[in-house]
Amino acid sequence: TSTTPWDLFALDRLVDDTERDLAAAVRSFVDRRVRPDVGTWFDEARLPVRELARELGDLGVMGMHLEGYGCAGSSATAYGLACLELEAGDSGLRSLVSVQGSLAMYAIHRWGSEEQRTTWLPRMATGEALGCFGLTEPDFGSDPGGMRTRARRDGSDWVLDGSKMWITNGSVADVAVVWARTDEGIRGFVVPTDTPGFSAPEITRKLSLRASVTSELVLEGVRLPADAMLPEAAGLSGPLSCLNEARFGIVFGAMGAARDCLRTALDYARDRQIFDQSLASFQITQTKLADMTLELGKGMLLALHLGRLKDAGELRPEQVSLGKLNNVREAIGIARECRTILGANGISLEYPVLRHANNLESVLTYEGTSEVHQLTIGRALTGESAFR
Ligand code: TGC
Ligand code: FAD
Repeated sequence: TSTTPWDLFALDRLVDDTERDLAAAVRSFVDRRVRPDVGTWFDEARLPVRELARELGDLGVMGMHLEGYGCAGSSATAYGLACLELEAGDSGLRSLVSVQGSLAMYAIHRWGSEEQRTTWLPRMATGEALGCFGLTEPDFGSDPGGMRTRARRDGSDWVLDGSKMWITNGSVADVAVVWARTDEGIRGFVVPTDTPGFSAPEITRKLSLRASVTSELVLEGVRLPADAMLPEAAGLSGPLSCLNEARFGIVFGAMGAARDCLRTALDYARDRQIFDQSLASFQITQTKLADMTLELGKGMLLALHLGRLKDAGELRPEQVSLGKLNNVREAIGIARECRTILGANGISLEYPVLRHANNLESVLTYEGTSEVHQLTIGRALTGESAFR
């Protein structure tokens, strides 16, 4: 007899029926629509973003934790579990949903005018319109406060110049939320991507997140009306508050990638015969499987705890850092260890393991690198900022 890591931790006891049903629906979508093709998409470095966006809209996961404007208004924990199931398919799929719901839609929902919300959110919730979120620049990733992209007034208009780098969904988006420096500090702008002066060349030759569109945003004299600015966001806390949302999804999502690796390695170890025995019967293999199960279970307990805190409105940014740092770090560790269990097959796209491991390299870096989260936790512990 055997049991799954999930059953061993009795994690099902910690989620309610609605959350369990939602997770099952997303899992079945991923199994049917993504799992059969994702290796090929990764190999060919493409993702059918438009088609998938409509289907993910029908599934109800685009901006699912937001209230109103066609969004489902689900709990934070339900949103986290959806991210987990999506990332069990591929981190690129979860990225698509994170950027749409937690970054672009959240920015408009939290900081936008009523008109901006009604113009964009219902179409983004169905997946008909796609958004991206431009914060990072070529020279300013971990330190976005140094950004050079500038928005200047010209009469009542705004004119934007600058560039953003590594922007998920940039070249397929209908709308870009772009953060820029103004005379009154950092402000956000809602930029329709067909505005003259806006272009978004795709970044190619990636070794990670290949089933995800990543782009540069180039802004050359992009002229926008006065009401393109997000009225309620002033200063760096505007974009950083959006990052809390997306980072929260990653706390769960990374455990999805890890679960998929561990499930694959467990099945493989049971089937593979080595020295006339099943690979699963050796003590070294069982030690690996036990240690990975511990980290997966602990990471899930942390994710669910943070989910409950968020649902109670009590989750602090440094607690999101704890979850993102731990769960992405452990997920990469699990993916690499599972790779060893698969031997040479571990390096093949016939199995999901090295694809997940490679994807997780991006996840370790985006939404705050692991070092940024260590320093954020350090600052919370000591009261001293070591960022500069
Ligand atoms: P600092 O002085 O700490 O803060 C400036 C202002 O922001 C406030 N704040 C926050 N507000 C909300 N949530 C947070 N997590 C916040 N952290 C800080 C802070 O209270 C302050 O407010 P105020 O009103 O006093 O002005 O700023 P700092 O310049 O020292 O930087 C702090 C640091 C390094 C933690 C921050 O810059 C940071 O988080 N850097 C990492 C940047 C990052 O994560 N970029 C991600 C880009 S988006 C992305 O990667 C998408 S990938 C998505 C996908 O494909 O899935
Ligand atoms: P840097 O900031 O240059 O960091 C380099 C190294 O220095 C890192 O190890 C870092 O941890 C370390 N470091 C930084 N500060 C310190 C310090 N104080 N002390 C010690 N070490 C330090 N951005 C967006 O805005 N929108 C997106 O949609 C988006 N999507 C992305 C998709 C992908 C696939 C990738 C890879 C990135 C994406 N990003 C996006 C960008 C991402 O957020 C940045 O790459 C990230 O914030 C790190 O910035 P950087 O790459 O410039 O690294």
